[in-house]
Amino acid sequence: MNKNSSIFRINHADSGSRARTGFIDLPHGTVQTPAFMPVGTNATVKAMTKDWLDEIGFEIILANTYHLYLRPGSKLIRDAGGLHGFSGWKKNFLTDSGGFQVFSLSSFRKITREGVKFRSHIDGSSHFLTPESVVGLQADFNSDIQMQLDVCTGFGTEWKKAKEALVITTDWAKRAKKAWLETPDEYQGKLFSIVQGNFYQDLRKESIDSVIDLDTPGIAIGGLSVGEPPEVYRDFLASTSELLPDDKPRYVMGIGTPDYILDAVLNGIDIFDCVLPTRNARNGSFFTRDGIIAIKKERFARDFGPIDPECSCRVCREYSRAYMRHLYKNDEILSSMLASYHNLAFLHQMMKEIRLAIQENRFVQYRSSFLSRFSGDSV
Ligand code: PRF
Ligand code: ZN
Repeated sequence: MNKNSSIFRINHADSGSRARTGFIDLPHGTVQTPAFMPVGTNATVKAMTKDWLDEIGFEIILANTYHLYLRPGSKLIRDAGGLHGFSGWKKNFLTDSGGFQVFSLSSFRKITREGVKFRSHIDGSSHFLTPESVVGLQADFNSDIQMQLDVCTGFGTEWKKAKEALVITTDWAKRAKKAWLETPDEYQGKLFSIVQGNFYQDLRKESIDSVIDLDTPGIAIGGLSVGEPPEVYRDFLASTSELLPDDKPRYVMGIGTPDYILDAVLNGIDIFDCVLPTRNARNGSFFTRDGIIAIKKERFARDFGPIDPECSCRVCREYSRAYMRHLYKNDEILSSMLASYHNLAFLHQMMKEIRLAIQENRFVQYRSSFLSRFSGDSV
């Protein structure tokens, strides 16, 4: 099969917004969109077994090149049968390229046109990654979707610095595509390029033009949710996604609160990922229809009802808020496990409702009624 053939089928476009439902066809199965992807940095979604992820219904999870390259190394994963053979997760993996993690995690980094030099956050050892080597690492992982190496800048970066980062990102996208086209035929993973340009409309436009020109199977919007106020996120999400071609899957990287997801879907975004649902879960923060609850609060001590009475997940069917609070207060391992299960199941159910609402041309109404309950008076 041609590496660069189309992978996206639009099923229905909402009549009242830019939201759409569709399918992304990947080597390890089809992904129904819009879809939320749980984050499994180390080829494991923290506190979750692969069977639970499957039971909830996820069709794709994310893993991080930065972490897996440092430990256990890409050749070990390749020899174990790629990420699928190594972890036992038989559906799709998307891997992030490491660009973003180098910035957030490593103790030292230096970017040149050639690549990025950095020190490991684990043992301080020195490493050098290039757009080409990162394509090779992700091919060793047998990633179903692999991301180009990019340079993500934070909110407040001055124009000149943002432009420099963009010029490098654009050049790296071209190099990534060339390297990806040269990977062996057996490797059928798809490359996504990334739009950057910080919070400057002219730079975003320049980035989009070059990404469209490059014609990768999918396109990501990077550099959002990096410390900007919500109205700036919404503004740049709308103006950026509007200029992207309709016939490719669009991915906003690193967003996952219900309100940000609803904004993304409204603007025609198809996939997103975030550590928040699982990280929050480990901190005792649970999603419910009526907003986020902190389970440690005294008022849940004798609350024998489920976390969310409207959630149909296994945890809500079988355990109470009082018991969840008890597990949390005692630092029990089961606390993280059950909480992660619920938060992920909650988001997955929400995505199902979103897809149905789009199909019935009532997404705008669904969004406002969800938000008025979720962000109304907190419980
Ligand atoms: N680039 C990459 N990964 C990312 C981001 C990015 O801009 C973000 C920004 N929200 C999260 N993860 N490669
Ligand atoms: Zn639940």
